[in-house]
Amino acid sequence: MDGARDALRRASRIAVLTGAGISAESGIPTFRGPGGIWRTYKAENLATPEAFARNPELVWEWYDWRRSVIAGVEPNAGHKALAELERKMESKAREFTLITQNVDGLHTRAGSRKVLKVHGEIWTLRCTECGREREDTSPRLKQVPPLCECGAMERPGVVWFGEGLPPKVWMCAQKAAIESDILLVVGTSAVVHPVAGLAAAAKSRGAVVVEVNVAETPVTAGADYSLRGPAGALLPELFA
Ligand code: BV8
Ligand code: ZN
Repeated sequence: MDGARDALRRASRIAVLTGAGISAESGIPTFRGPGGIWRTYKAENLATPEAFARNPELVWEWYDWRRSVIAGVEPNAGHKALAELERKMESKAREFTLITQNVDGLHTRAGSRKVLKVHGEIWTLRCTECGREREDTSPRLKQVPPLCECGAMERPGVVWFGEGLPPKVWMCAQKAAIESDILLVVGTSAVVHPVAGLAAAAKSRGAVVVEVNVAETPVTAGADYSLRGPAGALLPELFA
């Protein structure tokens, strides 16, 4: 822990990549862990454009349920520690970028300001016809599937399997990772591409890679430091 903490203290450009693991201690099931949400559903059946075209009601029931679960939880100490670190870095005119695969919006609710949401956000609805986007944070949608003012059906504003990531956001995320002095990888199984490749990309450009996870992942072998434990406990310690 000391080595990682010193590297963080020395860094003038910090990038952080988070996954579902950072929201686990808030009570949101992860995708692939024990009891993970993918367990009950197959990712292919739900988080793809084909599934949505085939059965929009089923896909919307799943997202409506996930929205209600997320609406009922709070950001945890891990989210808050990252928001605190961003403020500290800003006060020292040092660069800090948070890249998240999570669509739950908990980093923003914890006070993080610069959040690159590379897989979109569950609270955003996008019209399948006119493309209009709106934020709807109601725990349960009044109507499922929701309809746009233009009358067409809306979809969740998230990135599904087989879909490209939002180009500008993804560009910024790649830039932040490869220009960072240190990349902190928190609570991700690092199996979903292209985001999973950020750690190796950062490392190849000389960044120190620090992983925080309760288990080993494909990032572990190449990490300079791999801290084993829950983000909610380790991050506050790491940034102390
Ligand atoms: C694309 C949004 C092309 C929706 C998600 C074969 C090889 C390589 C790639 C592929 C392949 N076949 C297909 C692909 C591409 C595919 C992919 O990578 N598939 C994988 C599964 C093999 N990728 C895509 O399709 C991507 N798009 O490639 O497009 C393209 C390009 C241009 C133009 C057109 C097309 C799009 C991927 C995005 C999919 N969307 N989510 C939604 O959420 O509903 S993915 C989903 O997985 C979430 O976003 C999630 O964040 C993401 C990654 O999962 P994790 O966050 O890592 O969560 P997970 O449960 O897996 O792990 C939790 C971790 O936390 C574990 O390590 C656990 O140990 C740890 N943990 C648990 N508790 C704690 C903890 N750690 C710390 N503290 C704790 N307390
Ligand atoms: Zn519309």
